[in-house]
Amino acid sequence: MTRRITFEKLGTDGKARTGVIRTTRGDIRTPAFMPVGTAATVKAMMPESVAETGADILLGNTYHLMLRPGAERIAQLGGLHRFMNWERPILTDSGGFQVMSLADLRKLTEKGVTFKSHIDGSRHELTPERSMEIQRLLGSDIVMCFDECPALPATDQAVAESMRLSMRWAERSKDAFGDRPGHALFGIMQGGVTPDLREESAEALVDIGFDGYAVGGLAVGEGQEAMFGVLDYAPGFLPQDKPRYLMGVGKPDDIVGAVARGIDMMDCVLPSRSGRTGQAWTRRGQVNIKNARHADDPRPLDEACTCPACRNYSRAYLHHVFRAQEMISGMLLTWHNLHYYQELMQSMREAIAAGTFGAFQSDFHAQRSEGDI
Ligand code: PRF
Ligand code: ZN
Repeated sequence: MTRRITFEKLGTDGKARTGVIRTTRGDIRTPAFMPVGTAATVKAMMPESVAETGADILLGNTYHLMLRPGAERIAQLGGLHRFMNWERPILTDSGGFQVMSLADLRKLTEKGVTFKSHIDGSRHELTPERSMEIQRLLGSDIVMCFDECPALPATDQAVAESMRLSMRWAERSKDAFGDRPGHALFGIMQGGVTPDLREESAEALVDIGFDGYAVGGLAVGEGQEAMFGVLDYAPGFLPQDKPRYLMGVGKPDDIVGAVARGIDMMDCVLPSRSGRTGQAWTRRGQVNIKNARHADDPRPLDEACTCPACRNYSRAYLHHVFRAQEMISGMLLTWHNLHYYQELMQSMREAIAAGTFGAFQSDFHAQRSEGDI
């Protein structure tokens, strides 16, 4: 018999929670950070290395995989886990958000969205039903509802209409998903920065009933203050006993602030993408390895970091391979960044369990204000 996906809370400290999501493919320790594996790879990383950084779960994308290499092809080849050699859990985003940010000639109707591929210009349609089918073909462990994320700023009227469309799509997503033991379906709250709309959205989702709930529609240009403003109340509209996922966030200080406000899961391209553009994230802040001041520096990126980039290479070497556009540059910096993010999550899980999350937050901010690194 296939087990259901469950969420067990192991501790709380203020609004922050730590726990574990149990799946047939393994446990997800929360708060969890999910590296982004958009095109069936975490760019510049072998999956074994991603696991070594401490990641329990990856994010994959319906939009990219439906266009290339195609969901039916991946299903024929044994599903996304086998295809990309990642046997641990995978969460897939549902496609609507990526259509709106990447595709050409988009047309949105009650039924769904039609668009032209950003890769070859071919025409496609995504609906709640097709998104559920694609995520089933991929073999996703945690499936996301098909939603629309409006660009901010927008009028209250526009945000309300978009949110209500997403709630009708959430109901269709649930119907199309059906009953699939061992696989979870998460709803996605919308409603911009308007408390009444966030509450209406949460109530609609809870009425339908999901295995977990995402906070969507944030980190779309509103700024950290406005995002934290929403996170001060929005997670409180969601069930205490289900995982809460903040989509597309963020920088390390966004992540710490979100966890403090009751978020359990996050994903972001930042650690992997900025690794490929010469940006490293450390306890003490950001390092731009492109900077000429690193050219003769024999020290590691971060003396306290145990990742391969910090154990075995100098800043001078990392600077050189970046300047020379060698592939190892993106590989080492991505590894370091993902390692740093996973260590941050582990420290938060330990602090919440120990009831010392307040002290953890003070430390986190104090270390980062030490100046030039
Ligand atoms: N909806 C979906 N995916 C997303 C978002 C959303 O609102 C966001 C917003 N930051 C990122 N990814 N489906
Ligand atoms: Zn490191």
